[in-house]
Amino acid sequence: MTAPAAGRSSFVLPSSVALIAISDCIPPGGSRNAVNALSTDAIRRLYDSVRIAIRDASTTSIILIGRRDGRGDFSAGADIREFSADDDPAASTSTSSSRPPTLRDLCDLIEMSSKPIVSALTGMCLGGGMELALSSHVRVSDSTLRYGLPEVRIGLIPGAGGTQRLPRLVGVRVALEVVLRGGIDWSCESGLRSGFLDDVVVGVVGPSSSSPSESESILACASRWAEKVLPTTTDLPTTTTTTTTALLDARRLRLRSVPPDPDGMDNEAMCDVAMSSLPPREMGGESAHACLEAIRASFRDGTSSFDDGMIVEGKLFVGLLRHSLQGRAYRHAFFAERRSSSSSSSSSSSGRGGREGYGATTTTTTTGGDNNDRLRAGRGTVGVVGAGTMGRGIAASFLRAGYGPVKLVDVNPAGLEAGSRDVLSILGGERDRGKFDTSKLERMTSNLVPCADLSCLADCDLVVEAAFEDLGVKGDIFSKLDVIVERGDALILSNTSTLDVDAIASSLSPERRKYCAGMHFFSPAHVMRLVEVVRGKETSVETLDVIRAMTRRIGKVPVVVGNCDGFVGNRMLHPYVTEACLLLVDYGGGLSGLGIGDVDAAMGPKCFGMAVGPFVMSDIAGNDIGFNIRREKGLLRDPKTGIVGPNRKQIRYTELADEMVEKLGRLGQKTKKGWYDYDPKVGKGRKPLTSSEMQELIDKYSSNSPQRGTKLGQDEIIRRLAFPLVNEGFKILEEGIASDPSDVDIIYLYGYGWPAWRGGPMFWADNYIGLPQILNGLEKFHRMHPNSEYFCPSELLRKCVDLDVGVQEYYKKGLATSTKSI
Ligand code: 3H9
Repeated sequence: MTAPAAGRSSFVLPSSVALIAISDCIPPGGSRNAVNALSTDAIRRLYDSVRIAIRDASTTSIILIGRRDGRGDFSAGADIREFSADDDPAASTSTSSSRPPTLRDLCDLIEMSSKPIVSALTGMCLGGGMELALSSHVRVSDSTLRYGLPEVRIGLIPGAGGTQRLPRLVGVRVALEVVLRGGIDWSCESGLRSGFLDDVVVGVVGPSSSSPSESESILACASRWAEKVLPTTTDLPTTTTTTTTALLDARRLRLRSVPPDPDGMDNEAMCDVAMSSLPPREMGGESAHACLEAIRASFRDGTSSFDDGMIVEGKLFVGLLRHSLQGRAYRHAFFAERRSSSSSSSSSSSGRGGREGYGATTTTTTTGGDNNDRLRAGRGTVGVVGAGTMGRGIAASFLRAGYGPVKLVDVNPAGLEAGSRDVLSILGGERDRGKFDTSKLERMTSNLVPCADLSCLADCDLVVEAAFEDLGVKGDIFSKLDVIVERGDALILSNTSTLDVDAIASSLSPERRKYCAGMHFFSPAHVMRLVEVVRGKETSVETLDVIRAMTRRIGKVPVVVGNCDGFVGNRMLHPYVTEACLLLVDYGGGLSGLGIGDVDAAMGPKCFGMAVGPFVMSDIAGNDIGFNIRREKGLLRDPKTGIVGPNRKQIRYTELADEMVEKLGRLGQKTKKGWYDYDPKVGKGRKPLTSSEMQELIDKYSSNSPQRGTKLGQDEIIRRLAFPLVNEGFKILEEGIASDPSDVDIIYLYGYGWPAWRGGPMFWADNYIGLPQILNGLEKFHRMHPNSEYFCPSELLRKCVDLDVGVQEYYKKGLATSTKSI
């Protein structure tokens, strides 16, 4: 590493060095400018700038940098928004007057430049940005650098030579790790270790630094290297075109061959090992397999030329871009996540009337500005009420993000002690895994304040209530908080998963209600990334914006939803798990009937691709949760009188799950028995084992079914469970509980283990199945089971089919009419 030069702040770039800033080439408009995404236009401008500098007789070398002041991101790669199936950005390596230069053309121009080109890397250097760096003759960075080739994560492969140049520079072992993992967090230390970087300027500060010396130090370093590659004429008496070419040739990766592995492992064998850990092609692995194939082409038989490898890479890239539905799903998820996190002000400029255009007040009050700014910036005193599983995870999340003090309150002393211990153990574990250092852990530890009484929350800027899921309990807490919390503009939020947020907010005095909303975390809260931000009828737009910003700050993905039973995620889950159970009663029983494991296998990771099937999921969550919800809804049979609940009469229902919980105490993994048995000695007590008791129960409940003892095909199981789930998603959109189909997708991708390569339930319905097929399927099931309301097709679904548009397109075209008030 190079130490910062003394007096670097006075460094002046020699006039013979051309400085090309990528940001100068980005056309104005949009926040994409901040990450220097390379659109066709940006590539053309960069191409022209480099070509001019190469031709300019007074220029001896060129430095490529993200921003002229040396801060900010180098580049986040090609502009993903331009990737539609018709684009062909990697197809050609030659420029012609009929089309603009591609990223590949730009990389070739840089690599073959007759003058040394040094990439000065700061901030993010990803995908096509890293490919520009790989084409340069020298790469230097400061400590803010985070680099990587994340194309695999958006269903592509590096398409501008990344799969060919990287193995030539750092070897196949490292290249496989960088390309297949698709990480975006490789640091300058690993860059130096692997040989990706030539030099790093040490002792610099972050990208937000106001110190002017940083930019100069990286520039000074880059300039030094430019001279080093090609000494000036006086240093090199015999300089001729031939020597110049030879010196640059030594740094042109296309002219190198892939080095042997330092540990002596055969490159081909290394690829075989990597291949064995990839997901199958048809289960989300298309891009990973293509990445591997392209890397193999960089060295195959030791005879592959760079140009041959580039042809392979180009074909694979274009093939994925044009034909991979998985890739489209991954990219859909990328943008859906960003969309759901963006503020109401930015979304309201989207032409759809804004995501806050549904329901509730549109007050854009500015009261509470100070508090909101503090919370947005990751500062403020946070109270978490309830030291149970959820409260612990929530407290850990806020502490980790730098908020503090974080006051964890529980009236039960033993629970409080255990909860506090658990929070520290969660954070300690993360420190041990290298997520942060000990000094940061110490800061977090001192910021955790366990309290036995709500009165300690008086000075809080934010309170998240995570107490028992009972309206009475929550109402009592909220009315106490109303008196205790001193700031009138403090946010008071509830981590309820099902209860009416307006009913909870009604325990606050009217002027506080605009600061109240639901903040529904998913368990375990310190791990799961989804937060449903539930808007009550009085929640203000500004409150929603602050919650969204805070949620992103604590590393999670916020989705604003309306207030209804189960909000979005759990409401859609209801038909899915109900139908799973009814399938067992209809088709289970006997020796050959449909079993619990069959349903889970159809939906699980090896078939449909959910992280777990519905029964394993229920066992993990606790079967008592569904039982209590059914009780609340008036569906259970009274054990004393034998009278069935008032709301059960008209619906298709089975008591199978009720008996399992009530009579057999099979609550799930926590009681070592649920839909499955669990043995503490097998798979850490989490491996689902077939239960003969459950088999008997299914036998009993299926005894009257005409289809008893029949196996159902996996496709049919998927249709029976996933179609009503999707249908509920349509109803949720129709009612304005979610403002866009992509929000529904994000909830399922981040909260319920929906496979990313299927893009979420609404994307899947639109693109994998087709809405007419979904409608037909639902109509058929509804004819079979008229008392299952969830099979009754939504009006919105019918409308989309009538208009022959997908639901995504329906919203994009602004066809969604104003929705009911939430
Ligand atoms: C590629 O390079 C292919 C080549 O190999 C071959 C070509 C032939 N394009 O995430 P953020 C937008 S493929 C367009 O909120 P953060 C993003 O949508 C590319 N837009 O910030 C958002 O816009 P908005 C390989 C992009 O700080 C804004 O920038 N590269 C791109 O949390 C801020 O983003 C990747 O896959 C892009 N490439 O995270 C990198 N990148 O405000 C993908 C960002 O309007 N990007 N935007 O919603 C990322 O991983 C993260 O965005 C990044 C910043 C880490 C950069």
